[in-house]
Amino acid sequence: MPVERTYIMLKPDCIKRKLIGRVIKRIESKGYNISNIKMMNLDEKILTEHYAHLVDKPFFPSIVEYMTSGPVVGMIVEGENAVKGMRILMGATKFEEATAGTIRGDFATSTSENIIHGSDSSENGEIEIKRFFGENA
Ligand code: IDP
Ligand code: MG
Repeated sequence: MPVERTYIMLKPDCIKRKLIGRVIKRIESKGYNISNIKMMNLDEKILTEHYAHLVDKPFFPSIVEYMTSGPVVGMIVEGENAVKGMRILMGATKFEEATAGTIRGDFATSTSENIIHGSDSSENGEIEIKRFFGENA
């Protein structure tokens, strides 16, 4: 399996609920390397880019409200097959499908407030890394 990079983001509910350490521990315990990390506040412009596939959904305004409700922690996570591996560690998007033992399964409180973002493909990972860490990242 190739070593790849994925963009991981701890969402505002993760920070507010003081779960940063517990979530990062799971990522590191799996053997992935965090090569960059920063806390930041997002605005509607970057969220409209990041969630371009959802802008027409009725719940899009509530995603923006949630994702701007406090700081997030962005990370570049590296490792063998890191994109798929992180998606497995994160758990399913739908609240009722996120199984116990996954980050979302254990900590999410709804489909929208679900603790963590992870890129869905290697290609999107590289795009998202550049979006949040700059062209040279
Ligand atoms: P993902 O985060 O698992 O990749 P996406 O479909 O890319 O899932 O959706 C991005 C984010 O938008 C989700 O993590 C969640 O916060 C929110 N979201 C997705 N679908 C719904 C929904 O049906 N209701 C409310 N929020 C949703
Ligand atoms: Mg997604």
